[in-house]
Amino acid sequence: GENDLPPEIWEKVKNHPCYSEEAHHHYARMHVAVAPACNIQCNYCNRKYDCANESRPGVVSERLTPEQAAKKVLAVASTIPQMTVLGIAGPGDPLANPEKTFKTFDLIAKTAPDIKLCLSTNGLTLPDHVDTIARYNVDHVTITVNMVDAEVGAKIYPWIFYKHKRYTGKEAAQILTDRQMQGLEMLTERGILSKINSVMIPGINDEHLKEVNKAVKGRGAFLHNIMPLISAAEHGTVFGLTGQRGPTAQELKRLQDSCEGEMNMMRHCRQCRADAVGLLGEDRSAEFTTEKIMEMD
Ligand code: CLF
Ligand code: SF4
Repeated sequence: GENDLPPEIWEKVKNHPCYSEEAHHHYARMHVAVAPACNIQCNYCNRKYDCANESRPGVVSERLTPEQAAKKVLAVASTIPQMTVLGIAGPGDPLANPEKTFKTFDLIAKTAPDIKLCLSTNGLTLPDHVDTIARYNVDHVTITVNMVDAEVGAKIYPWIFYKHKRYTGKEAAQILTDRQMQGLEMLTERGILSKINSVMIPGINDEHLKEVNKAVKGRGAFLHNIMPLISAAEHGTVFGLTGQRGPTAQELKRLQDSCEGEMNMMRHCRQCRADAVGLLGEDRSAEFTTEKIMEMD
């Protein structure tokens, strides 16, 4: 259980609502949607909406500049005393927008140094940014890992854009998995806690996710969050168009249970929006629109 954690790890998780099941009842997080671009395509994502690797599909978050984001963090932190964590999780991939993401962290570290910084990514450019992540004292990084086998990956990712070139098929999936695993190892070497999100896609990667679980555990991941695919035809994604279904609650639980002996499984994820504010499961983002924040001076 959580009480058996080494003290230096407990320090990092005790008030992070995603990394500690207990903390999510008492501590709040907020997201700022400063990162619009993405460098890969997932078959379950429609770019009109938030990054589906960390979010419920079909939600459009309000995009902010780093300066607006920093202002919003101050406004929220002074209104919600339980606010402990600021995460960047979209609406695209935070590390496909490194200037905006790190500029935001920089401003927040100066104005609200007590807030913990968190970030989620598809991992493609993660190895290039691990040193910067460490420099900004980002203690928590989520990587979405849906496969460790390019054969499976080719069914999930139609393309990636890597070092100025577009790759497709198994070649694209192989680059992506190599980069994700390398990035994870680098985080572990630096003592940065990592959480792995996996989207469970029946018939595509459901059985394979046990192998993913072993691969990420072996590289030091702290927590594994297996989320259900929420497929909706109206979002126009490939999986939406092909009628790909999501797992039932029972199928999801069975897979989570079968991985439980291997490492800590997250079961309280609420698939937040990229501009979520408040305790997990409560959404106070409407109280903090840009318009309202700019009025707060
Ligand atoms: Fe945000 Fe994600 Fe950080 Fe949490 S959310 S960037 S780790 S601060 Fe949390 Fe929301 Fe689930 Fe994400 S409940 S979607 S796991
Ligand atoms: Fe969409 Fe996120 Fe995948 Fe990019 S990484 S295609 S934003 S789900």
